Amino acid sequence: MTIAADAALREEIETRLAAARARTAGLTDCVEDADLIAQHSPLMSPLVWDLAHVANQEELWLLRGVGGREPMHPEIDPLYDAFEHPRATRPTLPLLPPAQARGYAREVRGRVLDLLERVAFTGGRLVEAGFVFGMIAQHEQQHDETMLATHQLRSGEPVLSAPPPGPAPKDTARLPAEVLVPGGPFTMGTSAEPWALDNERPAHVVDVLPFYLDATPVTNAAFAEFIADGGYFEERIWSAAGWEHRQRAGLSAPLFWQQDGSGQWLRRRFGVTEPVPPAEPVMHVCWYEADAFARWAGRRLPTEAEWEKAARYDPASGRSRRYPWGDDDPTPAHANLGQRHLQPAPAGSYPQGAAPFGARQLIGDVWEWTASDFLPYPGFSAWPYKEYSEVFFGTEYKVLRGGAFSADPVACRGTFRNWDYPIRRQIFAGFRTARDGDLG
Ligand code: AVJ
Ligand code: FE
Repeated sequence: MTIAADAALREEIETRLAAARARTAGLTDCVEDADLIAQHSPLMSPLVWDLAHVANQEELWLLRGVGGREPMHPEIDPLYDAFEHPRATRPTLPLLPPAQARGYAREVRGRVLDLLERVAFTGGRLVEAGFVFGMIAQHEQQHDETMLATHQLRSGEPVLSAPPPGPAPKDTARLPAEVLVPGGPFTMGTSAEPWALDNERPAHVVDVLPFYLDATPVTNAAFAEFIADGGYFEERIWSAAGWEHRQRAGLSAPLFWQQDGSGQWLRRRFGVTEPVPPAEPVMHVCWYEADAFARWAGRRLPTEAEWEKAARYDPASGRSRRYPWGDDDPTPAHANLGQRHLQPAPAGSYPQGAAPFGARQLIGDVWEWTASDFLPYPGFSAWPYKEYSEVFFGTEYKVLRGGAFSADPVACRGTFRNWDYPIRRQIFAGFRTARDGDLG
């Protein structure tokens, strides 16, 4: 690495760590201590747990792992180990109170910045290209997104605010409903993206049959039609497990939706109740609801490989891009990311972020459920710890792609894989649908 590239990497890391910490502060300074300690939903940790967990992981990987330092408070490590204590039990733990959690995070960060000034990015895969620092910035941003979901579940007066996204561009009316992605091989995953996590690796060739994909995510208006048509009560469009879950959980609309006296759909969004915006991508639906909607529409969910080919494959060069629009990092003109807004933008937004075959909003706005189980790519090896991905591989989890308004650019790219249980609805997830293309 040249001296200039080395300095640029240090600065990049510092900027990414600072952005994550500013967001963490924004999500935790806006409520009283009692609110930080409270559990707003059994699905979520108390916010004060996330706060100290983020600091604890930073201490473990950067100060102890890279810096070789002694543990600062070894007795608290087990409290913040996500595998020792499921989310529902975390409020009963002797957690650091808010002031101590903030103090711990501040102290760790101060020492990390000292370490960053003199660390060498050579001598091992962990520090190569600043990987482990990027991993920690991504980790904090992922927890920030989780904390944002906690805010969405929290009742009470609104405490977060952000400007709404702009209206859809004028050409949206002329957008085709679906785009054709031709069949043939493409490169899925990456071996080159320096901060890609283990489950995105390695790059490998996948042959995909021709298929059509919705040009935009499915909207609230389309989903309301599904509801009005009785989609929630039509067993034959649900998978067996989905139907069983629908009945047990009593699903009849997306989470946070309710109907007013006149039949108009309202939703609660970060403490505000408002009419459901018809043009916005639907969110807070589980995989089973997405799957049933697709069948109702005579379609299906795209596989993960189909999604990635639509998002990355460049037919002119035959290579896979980092993002739908090319290899450059996202700007606000490309995608709705990073909690700049507190909601998705209308379907058809971000024409500059379109993929080569014309699909829009593949990155940002809402996470998109795919048909696929969360499985390792051929040649996968766990790195740097099995508990990031490997322990979750299997048929219990479905893959989500593309990031949402709630995801930061550092933790979102064309290869990024997210996963959750098919019943989960508190995440910022929507979907788009697909159908087979013609063969030959
Ligand atoms: C990748 C979002 C499923 O939150 O469970 C955070 C990210 N891993 N701490 C999660 C994660 C460890 C993970 N997801
Ligand atoms: Fe974590």
